[in-house]
Order: sequence, then structure tokens, then C-alpha cells
Amino acid sequence: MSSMSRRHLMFAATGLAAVAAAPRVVFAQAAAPAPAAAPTGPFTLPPLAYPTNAFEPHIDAKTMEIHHDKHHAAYVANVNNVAKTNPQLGTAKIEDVLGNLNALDDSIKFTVRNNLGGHANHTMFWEIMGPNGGKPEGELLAAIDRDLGGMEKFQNDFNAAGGRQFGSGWVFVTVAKDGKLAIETRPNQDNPMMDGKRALMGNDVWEHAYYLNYQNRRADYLKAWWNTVNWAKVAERYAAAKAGTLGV
Ligand code: MN3
Repeated sequence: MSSMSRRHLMFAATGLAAVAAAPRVVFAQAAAPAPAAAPTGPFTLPPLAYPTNAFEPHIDAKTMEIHHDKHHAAYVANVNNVAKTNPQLGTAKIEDVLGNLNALDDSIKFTVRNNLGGHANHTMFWEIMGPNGGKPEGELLAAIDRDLGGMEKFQNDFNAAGGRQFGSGWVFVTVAKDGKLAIETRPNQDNPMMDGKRALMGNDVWEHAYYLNYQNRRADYLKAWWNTVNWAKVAERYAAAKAGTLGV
């Protein structure tokens, strides 16, 4: 979303100052162990807006911790690594890069697709989750009724699509510029931005998202996940999509 892009721009703008200050910081902390996840490029791991145990028992704290601090962090580190030799990645909007993967050199296309895709998907994922998530209402609920056959059918169809996704991937609700919603899956870390659409919301059906608690029972995870959705955030994203400002 646009705040994401703004963060990147701000980071890029303060990058020189950070570099200039770095030796002093390192010197002052010479006796301390190096920080584990210091930002090393234009992309940063967004902090969770809630504690890792916020979704117990639906998603266990350990899964949240590994998923955010290890899996998502790895996508960020990998794309930062590519950005070292391809600095244009860090200054462009994520939606523009993922929307034009074919413009990238073959040597980095695959890595960017998987890792910037992973960064975008997980950034959306943490954003649309939250405790006490409420219910869809207003324009969002009207769109769900109109395009997805109402809440019950929507949730059943979304769960079924997530269950059918073979191997790793995502189940999304995509939103078109006119506000029309659709349920779509993508393999791996692909994102609807790769074909010019936007993800309104989505659920991660990689095994790392649920295996500690649910093992092979993906269907149970898909069902329980609805307890974690922050509908106010989804509604914000819906309004942004209709205004043409929804990014990641
Ligand atoms: Mn994941």
C-alpha cells in the first residue's frame, strides 16, 4: 500500500545519514554482540502490530514467531541482497517491480519474483490480521454480497480454493479498480500484482504457516484463520483499492 512505498522512500532518503552515523554506533557497541537483524538494504521487515500469541489457539505463538522473524525476514534479506547490485529495486514501488518482472534481467528475475513477492505477500498478511477483528460492514460487505455470494459462500469458497492449491502458495481475494472482488490462488510467492491486480486480502497456505499446530490439516487451519482477520484493515484496503492507491 502507499504507506509501504512512503516508508521505502523515507528509508532511501535517510540512507546516507545512516551510513555516515554507522561507524560511531558500531564503535559505541563494540563489546555487544552484533544485532541479529540489522537492516542492510532498502527493504525492512515490518514489525507485527500485535504480540505473537495474539491469535492463540487459532495460530500458535511459535508459528507466528518463526513465520515473521525467520521466513519473512529471509525474503527481506534476500531481496536486500539483490538490491546491493541492483539499487533501482529499492527506489521503485514494489507494485511497479512486481508488475513488470519481465523488465528485470534474467539473472535476478527468479530471486526477485520469489523474495519481493514473499515480502509483499507477508506484509499484506500481517496487516490484515489482528485481534478483535470485528466483521465486514458497509461498502466492503456490500461488495462481498454482490461479488462473492455473501459471507458464508465467500468463506466456504475461499477455504476450498486454499485447500485445492497444490503445494505452496496463497489464496487471495483480488480487487479490480472498479471494486469487483474475486477469489484467486497463486503458487509459491506469486502475487496478483504480477498480473496487474491487487490483493485485497489473502491467506498463506504454505506449510510453514500452520504445520506446527495443524500438521496435514490445512482445512482446519483455513477455517480457524478467519478468527484472525482484522476487517477494519480489509475495509481500509478496499477503499484504497477503489481510490487506486492500494499497493502491497
Ligand atoms: Mn509464509
